[in-house]
Amino acid sequence: THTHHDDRATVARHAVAADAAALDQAQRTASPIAGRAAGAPSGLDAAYATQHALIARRTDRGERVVGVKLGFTSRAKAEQMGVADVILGTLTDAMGVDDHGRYDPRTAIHPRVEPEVAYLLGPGVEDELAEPDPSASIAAVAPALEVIDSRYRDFRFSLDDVVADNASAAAFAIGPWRRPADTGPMDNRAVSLEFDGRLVQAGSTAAILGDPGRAIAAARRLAGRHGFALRAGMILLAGAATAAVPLPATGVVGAEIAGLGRVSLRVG
Ligand code: OOG
Repeated sequence: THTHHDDRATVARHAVAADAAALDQAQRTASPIAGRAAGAPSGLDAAYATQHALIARRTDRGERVVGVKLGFTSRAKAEQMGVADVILGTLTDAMGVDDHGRYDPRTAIHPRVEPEVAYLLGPGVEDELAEPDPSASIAAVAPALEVIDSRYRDFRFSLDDVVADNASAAAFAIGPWRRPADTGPMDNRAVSLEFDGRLVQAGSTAAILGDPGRAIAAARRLAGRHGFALRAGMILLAGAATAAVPLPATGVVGAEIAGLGRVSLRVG
């Protein structure tokens, strides 16, 4: 009956809210949790519902959504974490660290860092029919560092778990934006990650979906399917170009993408 259905919808809504509250609390207190909240509904749709509820808690506290991030766009990353599908997470202004700025690792549980390509989305991204060419909706491109921090103990999670946990998003720094016309295509550029000037990871932008330019189409597809709105002015982090490395407790973390530029942050 109608009443029955409403009851079940209410129960599901409460379960999603409890799931989001536990993940939110884990992030705010930098204390890991063993897994999803008891009674959390299973499946990818429910996991994205939890992520959206988690972000709603943050925006209720005054944070602003400034973009999205793709996860598992690189095979090395997906294999490192034992998952096999591309996912979307949400970036808020509170996660942003200025280039050369400071990041306090005590705000995280077990932070790791990855070098990435960032895109600034232009107006074309909002109307796929008017602008079917995804590369035309890129307003700018930049090197980026992403700090990820799973709220789950030991970074152990299923695909649904990590979607609910906002794709492990913790912080990001973006280097100088360049116009795509000035940099050329971003496929197969050398990428390096350095701690205090010492090389800790080397890779290629080709690790990102074969070509990070494909990130726009991937983000559009996931956004349409899972209830995200992509808008001009938003940032898109296209995913890691190397495996993630535990963040050092202090020091300078830098990333360089050949022909694009550098970005760094100071940890401590
Ligand atoms: C999930 C985030 C993955 C990427 O670049 O693939 C990610 C995780 O590994 O904890 O950001």
